[in-house]
Amino acid sequence: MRGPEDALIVIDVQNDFCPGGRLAVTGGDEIVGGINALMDEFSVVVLTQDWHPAGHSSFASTHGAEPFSMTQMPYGPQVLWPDHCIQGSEGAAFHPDLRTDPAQMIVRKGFRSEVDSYSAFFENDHVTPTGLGGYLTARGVKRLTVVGLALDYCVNFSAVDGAKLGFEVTVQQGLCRAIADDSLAEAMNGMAAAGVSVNG
Ligand code: VGL
Ligand code: ZN
Repeated sequence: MRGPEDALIVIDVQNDFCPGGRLAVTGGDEIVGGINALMDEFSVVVLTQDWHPAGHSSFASTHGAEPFSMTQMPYGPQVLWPDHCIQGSEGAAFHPDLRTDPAQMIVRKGFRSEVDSYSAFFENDHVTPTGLGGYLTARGVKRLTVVGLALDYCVNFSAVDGAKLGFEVTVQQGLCRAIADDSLAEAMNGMAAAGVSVNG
């Protein structure tokens, strides 16, 4: 068991990111058992949930565009996704086997129509906080272990922002899955540059 300065951050292990979901990540469901087991090693456990209103600005359908095409938002370039993780839908629910009882905090993100939120700490404008940084600091947390979906997007942005906020961040890669190879390569470079440790 790790101490009160270590937190496990479980990113977006939701039905829509698992096989059969609307933005399915290959093997997304394979990590659930390992994450469940890892929860027993941490006294601070946080889950995040992608939580979009219908018609969210990150949805391709909102723009009449093709899923996985790019658009320009006021805060920068943005990938347009298939509709996913709509508030209250089955797709937005946690994978049914994910343990949620050990979590003391569940952070919902991406709930503002006009801005996406990959990171558990800041929305994609990189300035609007979710409050998680303050929560962890108030609890005396210094080190984060980050796992979940997807490694190239929400895990990556959460890990990098965590490091920027001064936490010592480790991503456990075996308990993550990625959407695509090219974005994964870029994410690995970005995490290394930010001082994030990536472990098997
Ligand atoms: C995510 C794309 C869109 C993620 C969320 O959880 O990695 N990716 N929304
Ligand atoms: Zn999303």
